[in-house]
Amino acid sequence: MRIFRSPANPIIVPGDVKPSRDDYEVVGVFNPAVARLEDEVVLLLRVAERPVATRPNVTVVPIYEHSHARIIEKEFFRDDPQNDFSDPRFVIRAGQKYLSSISHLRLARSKNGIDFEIDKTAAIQPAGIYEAFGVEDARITRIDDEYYVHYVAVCSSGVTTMLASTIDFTSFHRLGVIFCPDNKDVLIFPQRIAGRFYALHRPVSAEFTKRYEIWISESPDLRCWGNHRILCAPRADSWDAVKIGGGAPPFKTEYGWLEVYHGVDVDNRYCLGALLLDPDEPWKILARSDTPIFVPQADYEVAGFVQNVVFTCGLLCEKGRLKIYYGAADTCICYAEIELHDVIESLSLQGC
Ligand code: MAN
Repeated sequence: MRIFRSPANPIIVPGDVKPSRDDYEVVGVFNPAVARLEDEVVLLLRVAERPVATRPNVTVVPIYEHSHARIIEKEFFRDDPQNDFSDPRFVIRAGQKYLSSISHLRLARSKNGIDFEIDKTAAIQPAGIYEAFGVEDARITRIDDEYYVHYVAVCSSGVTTMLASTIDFTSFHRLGVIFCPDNKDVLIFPQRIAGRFYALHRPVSAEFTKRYEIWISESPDLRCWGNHRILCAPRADSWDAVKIGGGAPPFKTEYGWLEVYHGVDVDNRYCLGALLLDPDEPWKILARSDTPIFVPQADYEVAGFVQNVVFTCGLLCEKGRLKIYYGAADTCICYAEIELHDVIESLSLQGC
């Protein structure tokens, strides 16, 4: 696969983003949603922050407390054996998982798609009980004249997906939880199919199988989702053996709906691959990547907060090219282009 990584990569790094408080530092800016708004490219960046460390033996976890509409800080002593710090993304204690940083969504705008002007304050910040541990990994779907932002919300009850709408990215109308815990990687299709809205999503059974599969559901109004069906599952001995989840919202091509998704292998490497879905019956897979279309290889993809990660939440398909905005190593934002034709050619027909 021919990948054209921008020579300007990474195009946004943590140092480019002003923390939301003077006593906080930005530890990651990654996994952006993307949309075209008139002559500009807009991104909704995931900005992960934490209090600047002042005591080496303590990890401080920021949590949004809805009842007082403020951020509180919970301390975990590093030498306390009851605290598990083995995954840098989390602190686990007594069966309760906390995130080691809190994320909000920040707007960035660009005329050329590479040089971005980043807002100084959040576009969407944690609010309400479902967002206590932060808001993450937004996706944007334009339907008619409205942009729908669907993003992950994390709290002690689990991981949900929220919906908000906007016409200008200045004000956002929050529409609440659309998928219950645990469910993330929700992607709304950009147009109705036979009068219904469709979304891909990734529910996880915490109790039983813990399988990470992509499902497809439909809705009359974008708020109530039903007719849930499994679309596809991880494949043993493959680049997507352990987990899969939707990446960028699907977009229509002359061959069907193209979905660029992420797959995780046994070494916890996050790659991108594609699914081609039937144009009229999107619950049918026409073709799928047997090998990934995008593998972490560049320095900024293999090393960072979480190594070996390329993770997209949005792309623009323009003039036959996929313009992919992606998070690299959960640390920074990068840009790459791939020919649509190359992706389609690389897919293997599925027996359905
Ligand atoms: C999960 C999510 C993403 C993150 C990847 C890689 O899928 O937390 O936000 O980019 O893991 O760490």
